[in-house]
Amino acid sequence: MLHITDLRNTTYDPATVMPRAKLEISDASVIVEPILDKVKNGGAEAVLELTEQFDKVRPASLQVPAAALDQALVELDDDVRAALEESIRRARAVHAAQLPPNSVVPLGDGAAVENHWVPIQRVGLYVPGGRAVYPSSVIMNVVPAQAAGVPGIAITSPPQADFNGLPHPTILAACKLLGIEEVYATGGAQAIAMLALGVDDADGNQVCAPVDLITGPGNVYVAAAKQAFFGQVGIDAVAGPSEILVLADETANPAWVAADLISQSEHDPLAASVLVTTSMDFAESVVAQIEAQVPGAVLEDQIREALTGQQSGALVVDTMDEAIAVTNAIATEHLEIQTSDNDAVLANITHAGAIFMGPYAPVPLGDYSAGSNHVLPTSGTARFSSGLNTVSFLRLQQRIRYDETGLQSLSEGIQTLAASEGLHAHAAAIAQRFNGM
Ligand code: HSO
Ligand code: ZN
Repeated sequence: MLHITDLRNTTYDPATVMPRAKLEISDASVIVEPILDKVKNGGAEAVLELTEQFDKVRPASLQVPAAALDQALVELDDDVRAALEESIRRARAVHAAQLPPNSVVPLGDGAAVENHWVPIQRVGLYVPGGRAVYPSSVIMNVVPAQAAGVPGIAITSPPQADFNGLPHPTILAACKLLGIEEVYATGGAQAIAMLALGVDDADGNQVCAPVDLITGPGNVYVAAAKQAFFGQVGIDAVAGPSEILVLADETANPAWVAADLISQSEHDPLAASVLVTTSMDFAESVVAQIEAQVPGAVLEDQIREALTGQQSGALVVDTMDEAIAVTNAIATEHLEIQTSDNDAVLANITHAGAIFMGPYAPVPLGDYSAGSNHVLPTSGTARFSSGLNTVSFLRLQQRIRYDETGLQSLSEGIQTLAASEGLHAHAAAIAQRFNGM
């Protein structure tokens, strides 16, 4: 089911050995444009109408009533609650440690610059509710925002026909557990438009205030809508299908590696599951394990589609150095390292969204409870971006503190530079202060 490519004794381009799934965001952009326009012109009523059209249920109100959040938590299964609480506890510890310190940099007499981090004031977090209903994603978006000190957090998630037009009850319960009170029952492109633009009801009363940043994964229409508003509001990333790459040698356990590859393939038919190994025997054992484990899986069809897609496969190479080079070139969302010397391999890894070390740190640990974040860069964007983290919700504001002595010591130099750029008014603004005017 998982295709093996034997790259031993061949020359190949590490950057292209493993093609990625094609995600057609540009096609979706054409489809979402009129949806975004409708929300712009029709406000909250338009969001409700579009929600009814796409989700086949009209929520009683766009904002979820406080009583519904309370009730969802009361009705939450005790075991699910305990597991969510442990995940939240660990995530809070890890994300609190990401808060960067403010600093004051003295630069001579009467001269200092402060690096000061301030939270984004209002953020909108999108939680999917179609094929994927992930309360764990509520944690992964909310915890870093709260660690950053964001004062305004709004969550939106599609209404479910089975739950009276409310978002999924476990999502509501997770919101309540995290202390989130502002939750909306809408999804898709219309939800992104609501967050980006803000919406009023027909009487002109504000139903949802516009946000400064939108985070959270969604389907291709959500991604297209986020992209359409980028620049007007911040966005975290345009999320693609999940990816796992296991970098393993013959010392790894093939059954476990197979299980980990299968685990991420159940997210999406376009999910990528890749094995990079130096041992053909090991690759064959993993493939045999996949053949044994997939039949009868709950999401078997989806898993099969993902594992047989062009974006998934096993690559067998000659040396560990080559394996590392291929891994870096792919820049996968999740990397598992399972070799005889994991730290030696790690030392040479440059590109991966998150790195899972050894046989007891499989990706599902990070998906739910490790304390790390599961919103990670996909589609090779790990080359230039990070997973969602506390700094994603902060802005650096520099504070410039110079007094007369401090400015005077630079006065000539600044005037020289201003003149060299032909900007004499710049020079004059400095000179004024020392010319007794
Ligand atoms: N692996 C997903 C996150 C997730 N897994 C949520 C289970 N639930 C991110 O790529
Ligand atoms: Zn997952």
